[in-house]
Amino acid sequence: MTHPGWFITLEGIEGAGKTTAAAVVAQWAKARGTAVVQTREPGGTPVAEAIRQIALTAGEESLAPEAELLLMFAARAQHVRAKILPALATGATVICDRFTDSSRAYQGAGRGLDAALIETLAANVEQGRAPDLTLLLDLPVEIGSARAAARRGSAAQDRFEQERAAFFERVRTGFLAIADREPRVVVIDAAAPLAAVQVAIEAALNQRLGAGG
Ligand code: Z5A
Repeated sequence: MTHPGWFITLEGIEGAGKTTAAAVVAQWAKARGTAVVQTREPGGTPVAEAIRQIALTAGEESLAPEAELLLMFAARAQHVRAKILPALATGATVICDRFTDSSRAYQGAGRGLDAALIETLAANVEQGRAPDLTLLLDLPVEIGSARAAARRGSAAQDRFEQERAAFFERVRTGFLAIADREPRVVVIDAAAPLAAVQVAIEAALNQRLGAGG
């Protein structure tokens, strides 16, 4: 029997391998008979992608941390209503590259914004549909930054890529704290070779969402 579809999110610092992991999850879900919608945050709809441009583009005017937080949730509100919930309603599996845990880790742990405010926004914006499973791709900051720099080449850095290692250390710690308290989160060793990461992701999917087809 096919499953009605899952809401699966991928999280981690830059260069963790979320893009690569999304393909593994998509293949796993398709093999279990569900349609797959792959999407990302901030973004995923035309309006949310426009907000992404504002939130990520490094410009002359610095962005206030509170503005950054609200932009992330503005994009998410649009994404949840216009894309994620409709896709789940059709029975598709939604694979989302980043979701609310990124706001908890980057704006909460990284920027030091109020955790209670973030949870209030999350409760309103998520519409009661939290992810079924979150794969946290965890790796040391220096490895993630090196991978991201190698992939970026000579392209310009975005606002987050310009941050220092200490910021990403706080973000990584923030992600691991979420994993400690939220049973839906599985931590994957993303510093391992790609083949080992793939095996760990498939094991997590089988264990948490069922190996049956
Ligand atoms: N942000 C936020 O602050 N608050 C929010 O609420 C949300 C987001 C939703 C954009 O995210 C920024 O928005 C993000 C946080 C903020 N900024 N940061 N940092 P993004 O996801 O678009 O940007 P990103 O995290 O920088 O993406 P990324 O660097 O593309 O990371 P990735 O998708 O995890 O990595 P990848 O492209 O799959 O892999 C990177 C390279 O490493 C690539 O060449 C791979 O081939 C290689 N790779 C991957 N895995 C391996 C292994 N296992 N071994 C060797 N090489 C590997």
